[in-house]
Amino acid sequence: MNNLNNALNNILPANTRYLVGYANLQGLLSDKYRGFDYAIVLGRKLDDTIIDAIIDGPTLDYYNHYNEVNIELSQIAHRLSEYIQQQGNKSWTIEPTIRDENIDKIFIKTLRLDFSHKMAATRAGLGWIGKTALFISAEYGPRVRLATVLTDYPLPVCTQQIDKSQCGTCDLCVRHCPAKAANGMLWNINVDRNDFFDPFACRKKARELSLNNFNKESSICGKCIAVCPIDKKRKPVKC
Ligand code: B12
Repeated sequence: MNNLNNALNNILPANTRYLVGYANLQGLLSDKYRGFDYAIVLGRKLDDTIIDAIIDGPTLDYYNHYNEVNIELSQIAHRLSEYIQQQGNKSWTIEPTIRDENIDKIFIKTLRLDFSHKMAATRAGLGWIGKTALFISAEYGPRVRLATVLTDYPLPVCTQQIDKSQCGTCDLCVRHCPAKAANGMLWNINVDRNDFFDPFACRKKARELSLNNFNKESSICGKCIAVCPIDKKRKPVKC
C-alpha cells in the first residue's frame, strides 16, 4: 500500500485538522480482532470556539458538534477502510462511539467496550492519558475525537509509544470536573482506568448537566476538555 499517504490526503477534509498515527496493537486486542494487528488512528481536532464556550457543563452547540464530528469521522474511517480493501488487504472500522442500539447490560455495568481508541492513540505515539482519563494529544491536547481503522497490512508503525502521563503536577481537569470523578493519580500503561477515574460518576453528572442545559439526556460534558491547557505550544512527538 505505497499510496496510503496519498489516499489519506484525498480522504481527509482539506479544511479540518486531523492527527494521523500508525500503531502496532499485536497482543493488545481481544480474539475478536485476531489478524488485525495494525491500526490507523485518526484524531479530528474539535472546534475551539465551541469547546471554549463550555463553562457550566455541556452546551447545545457542543452536542451538535459532537454528533457532526462522529458522522464525519465514521465516514472518513469507512472510506479509508474501503481503500485498504481495494488494495487487497483486510480492514475493520472501529466507530467513534457506541451506537444506542448496542448499549447492553454489560456496557451499562462496566462502561467499557472491547476496543479503546485511546490505547490505539498512545500506541501510535500521538499522546498520553490525562488525569481525567482523556487522551491528550501532544499537538491539540484533548481537543480531538478519535476513530481507528484496523488492518492486517504491516504499516510503518510508531516505535515511540507513550507509556506514561506527561501531565506532571497540573490538576486543572481534576479540580474542574463537575462530577469529582478523578483522584489525581498519574496514568501509566499498568494503571486501570477505574483506579484513577470513576466513569459512572462522570456519566451520571454528564446526563444530569445535559438534561439541565439543553433538555437532552446525553453522556456528554466536555469540561475536562475545555480546561486543559495543552495546545500547539507543546512540541508534537515525532514518529
Ligand atoms: C465508554 C465511554 C465513555 C464512558 C466512560 C469514560 C471512560 N473514560 O472510559 C462515559 C460515558 C463516562 C464517557 C464519557 C466521556 N467520553 Co467517552 N467513550 C467511551 C467509549 C465508547 C469506550 C471507552 C472504553 O471502553 N473505555 C474502557 C477503558 C478501559 O479504556 P479507555 O478508557 O478507553 O482507555 C484506557 C486504556 O486504553 C489505557 N491505555 C492507554 N494506552 C494504553 C496502552 C497499553 C499498552 C495498555 C495496556 C493500556 C493503555 O488507558 C486508558 C485510560 O485508563 C470511547 C470510544 C472507544 N471505543 O474508545 C469514548 C471516548 C473515550 N469518549 C470520549 C469523550 C470525548 C468523552 C467525553 C468528553 C464526553 C463528551 N463528548 O463530552 C466524556 C469524558 C469522560 C472522561 N473524562 O474520560 C472520547 C475521548 C477523546 C479523548 N480526547 O480522550 C472517546 C475516545 C470517543 C472518541 N471517538 O473520541 N465515555
